[in-house]
Amino acid sequence: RRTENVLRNAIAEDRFIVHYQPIVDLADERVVGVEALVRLVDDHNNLVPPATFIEVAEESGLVVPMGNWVLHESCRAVVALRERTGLPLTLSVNIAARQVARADFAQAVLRTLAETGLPEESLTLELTESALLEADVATLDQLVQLRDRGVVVGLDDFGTGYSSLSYLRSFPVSHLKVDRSFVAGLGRERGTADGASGSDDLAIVRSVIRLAEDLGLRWIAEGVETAEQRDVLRSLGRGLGQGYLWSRPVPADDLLDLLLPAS
Ligand code: G
Ligand code: G
Ligand code: NA
Ligand code: MN
Repeated sequence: RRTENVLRNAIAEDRFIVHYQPIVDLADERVVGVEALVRLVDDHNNLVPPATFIEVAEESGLVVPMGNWVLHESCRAVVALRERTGLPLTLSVNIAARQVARADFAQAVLRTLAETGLPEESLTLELTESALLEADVATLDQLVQLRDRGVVVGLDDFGTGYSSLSYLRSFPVSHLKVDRSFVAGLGRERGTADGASGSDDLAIVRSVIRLAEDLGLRWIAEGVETAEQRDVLRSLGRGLGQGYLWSRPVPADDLLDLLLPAS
């Protein structure tokens, strides 16, 4: 209730900001794209992470206007970053189930791309397994429409939801995001406090990467924090990485500094 009011005001008063986390090619660690991650600026100018408000945003439907804003703002910012750096950066944006379920979703995405000048192929929509689980025929149709126009659809948090593998066949998905909970165990010999062992995680990550590559899908390993994890991932195939090892999510200006070191 309280969070809902805070969100409503945030939308009315433009109190959201977007941070960007670089996505690198694991082979040479060059930045190839960014993921947009929304934050809320509260009354005391503190940054509030989405973990505390995304659920309420989804339940209340406020995720739709918020998501439209995030999409527009991040496309605009990435077009500016591309111009400043000369790099063909891609943009990944998280899309909630409620957003993609709207009858005008595909049209809204294409309009935003046209307005901001970001090429279709440079945008990835990150959907979770649960968002796809809820998708009906009309929603899938919109995703196919977007895919046919060049927009990339990625499956976020792969392996943590309820989906079955047959999803990969029936949905217009072209990349998989290896969830950070699996990446966390890489390069760790012994088990963790919660009983998960590093060797189980390695087996899972290896299988997910193998599955992605065999199906002709691209993959991104998220939550890469150590050089050891990076090296294990590199040994498993050809993919992308994202995580604190390279950078936390940062404002667009900071990313520019990262991409254009002291000129
Ligand atoms: O940025 P952070 O590290 O706190 O992200 C936490 C969660 O919030 C992630 O699971 C991410 O998918 C989600 N999230 C971040 N930004 C957005 C957004 O713009 N829209 C939606 N729907 N989810 C987001
Ligand atoms: O998949 P999802 O959209 O939830 O992923 C984005 C979330 O992952 C954000 O909350 C982001 O801050 C977080 N994140 C990004 N890199 C790392 C990392 O290296 N380690 C951890 N623990 N979290 C990360
Ligand atoms: Na994501
Ligand atoms: Mn994820």
